[in-house]
Amino acid sequence: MKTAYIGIGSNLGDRHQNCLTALDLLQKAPGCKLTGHSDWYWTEPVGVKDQERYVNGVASISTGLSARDLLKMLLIIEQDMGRVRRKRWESRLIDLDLLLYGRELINEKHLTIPHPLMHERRFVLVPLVQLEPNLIHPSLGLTMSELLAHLPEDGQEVGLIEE
Ligand code: A4P
Ligand code: MG
Repeated sequence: MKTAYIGIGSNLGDRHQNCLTALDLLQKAPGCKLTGHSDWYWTEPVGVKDQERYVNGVASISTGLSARDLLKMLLIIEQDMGRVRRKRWESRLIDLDLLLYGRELINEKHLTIPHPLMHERRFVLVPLVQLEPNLIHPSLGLTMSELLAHLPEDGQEVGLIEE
């Protein structure tokens, strides 16, 4: 069994509810056991500026699925929730990124693990630090807390959603 971390994000429609639905589908997915999740955060869009704020969070699962099968399952959940892919980084109902898969390093055409931008993104690291502050990034060798401490806040505002 592997522990995997999934980044969850939405910036279209009822963003918070979309994230909760994705978490629920993840919990019910065959071959996966949900072991934890962060709170949810409003986050400033990174990369593209003229977009709504995102809601982001992170979930941890324990799984016997291979990384490739896990990615396939995430794509199926995105499709079931009605995501239509047009161009990169456009607004989306739901985006599920496979951030980490155990301590494995994977570089394939359709799958890169750790997610290549995770260590530059407050919308990933803030929830991940909440969930697992001492988790070590397998290629950079720093904990999630250390990675977060290195990031500027400028242009990457992240705020807790009060429930
Ligand atoms: N792919 C490769 N590795 C992975 C992986 N580790 N996890 C491939 C998930 N997918 C991976 O992704 C394109 C392809 O990446 C997939 O088919 C898969 O084979 P996509 O989800 O279709 O496209 P995308 O999400 O538009 O692009 P990309 O490059 O995945 O962007 P990101 O990294 O997902 O970033 N700002 C805030 N505040 N919050 C956000 O959540 N998200 C993005 C998108 C930009 N800005 C954001 C946020
Ligand atoms: Mg993505």
